[in-house]
Amino acid sequence: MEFSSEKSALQIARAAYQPKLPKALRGALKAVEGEPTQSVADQEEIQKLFPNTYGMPYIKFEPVKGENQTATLNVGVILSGGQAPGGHNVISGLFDGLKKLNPANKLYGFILGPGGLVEHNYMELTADIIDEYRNTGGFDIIGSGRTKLEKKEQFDKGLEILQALDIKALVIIGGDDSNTNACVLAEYYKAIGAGVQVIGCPKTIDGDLKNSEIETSFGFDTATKVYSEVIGNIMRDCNSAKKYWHFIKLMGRSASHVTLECALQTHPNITLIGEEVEAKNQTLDDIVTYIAEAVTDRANLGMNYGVVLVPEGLIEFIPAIKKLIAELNDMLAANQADFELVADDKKISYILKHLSEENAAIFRSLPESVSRQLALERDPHGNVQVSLIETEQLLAEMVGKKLAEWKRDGIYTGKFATQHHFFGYEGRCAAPSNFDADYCYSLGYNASMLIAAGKTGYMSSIKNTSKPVDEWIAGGIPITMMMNMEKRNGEMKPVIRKALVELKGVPYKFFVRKRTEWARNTSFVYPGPIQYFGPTEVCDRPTITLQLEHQKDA
Ligand code: FBP
Repeated sequence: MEFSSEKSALQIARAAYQPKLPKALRGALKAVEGEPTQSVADQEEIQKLFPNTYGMPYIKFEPVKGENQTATLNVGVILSGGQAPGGHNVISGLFDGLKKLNPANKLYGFILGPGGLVEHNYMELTADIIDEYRNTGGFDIIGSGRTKLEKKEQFDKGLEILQALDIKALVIIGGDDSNTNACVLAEYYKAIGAGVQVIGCPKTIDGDLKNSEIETSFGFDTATKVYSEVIGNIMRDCNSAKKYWHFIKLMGRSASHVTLECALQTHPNITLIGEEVEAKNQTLDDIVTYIAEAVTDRANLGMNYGVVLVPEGLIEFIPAIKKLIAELNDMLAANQADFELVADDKKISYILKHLSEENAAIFRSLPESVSRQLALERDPHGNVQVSLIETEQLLAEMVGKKLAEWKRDGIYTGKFATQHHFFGYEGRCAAPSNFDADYCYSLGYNASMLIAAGKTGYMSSIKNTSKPVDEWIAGGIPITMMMNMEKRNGEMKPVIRKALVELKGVPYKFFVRKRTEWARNTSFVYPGPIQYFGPTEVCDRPTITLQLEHQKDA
């Protein structure tokens, strides 16, 4: 056996993995048009804003005899936003698809996200480079960034380099915000007759970019499997020493899909779902009481240990805090120039002076770590940076205080020692699971076929993904179809509607049926690490969310 110090044994074995493609993408194909589409809401406004790309039909690819060939074509690709496992496979699928269409086709990568397009920072992605990155995690092939593409000057500056490189199509691999920008760019380039097509690919570990045509965003499968592995390890530790309550915060920005999937995989004692907190109009104190009661119940059964899963966006779902954030966003957008000049130690008092009385009172009542974070800068898309709020620690402390009060009142007699964890970055760059490796490769390959079919303003769509790859359905969905109007930075904007956890959906209902049993008993499940080689039921299993969503009655 040869020893290599440059690469791990798994990296070497994994480089040889040939991702599977759905039947429709394996040979020549034709694009079959379906019904014209409508946006999910605010149809009139969206149509007005996207006169050239609104209402386009669904596309489905069907196999035909013969070959698909194009005249020489140069294509650009951008990785946008947070890393998600499988990005390299989208690019390698896109590369292979383009080369199959015409070996002279070229692929250029823009460096460090959308900023690379505006700053003319790019590289040609050759076969040697692509081969180095097949089936690997990360976005390091060209890097990623969060520059928001929204201004005409940026689009025009981007067009200069696209024209200089004779690029006829641009693929933007990103989440809901980046694909919203892809759609705006597609519309603009079409309106001015720039001759550049724009195609999106659904990326994000958060799992919140999905709808009837996009069943899951890539990276969700791998990231939730990585988190579930470590949650399972913590559960074993917890069940061995029986002395700690572990508070685990999980990434996922606003939506609680990651937390729900990890709960379905591991059966923790307590799982908080942000969307439920909002629907029940709960306060921070309601949440703390709910956890303290479950801790007390287990203590009464002699179990002073357990595991709590907390979605990172929880804070934003508490209705009173949501209202506060909305006013903060409007106020900060309206006073941006002023606010930037305020010294850091005066920012909180500036905010308090400019908020309504009701929201100022809520702001004052928050623990300082939370209010400070809410007052700080947003990301370029105007989002509160929830990953920086230490909710897991905050909840553990507040539950501790409540239990101490209950102890004094004789309601609680147990012991409460805690550990905190935050899992997010650990899962975003893992080597893609077989599901993500195949799904991403198919999304990229499919994007090249949408380009060959002359489409723009479409998102690459691979459906029927709870079934074996052979049965996956390939096609495209107009991005305008996913849009509605929402307030961003104080203004109404067309954006892709974020998919939150559906409280009427099968995965959530399944969890609700089980959670009382998981709270009182120790029903932990230990999923173990992702397996790349071995029996298909271990290696190729999609997420439980996807399986339940496609099962009629769970
Ligand atoms: P995307 O929406 O860009 O895919 O981001 C995913 C995410 O990992 C969120 O879960 C998290 O809140 C955020 O990125 C963290 O941002 P950053 O990468 O800038 O630290």
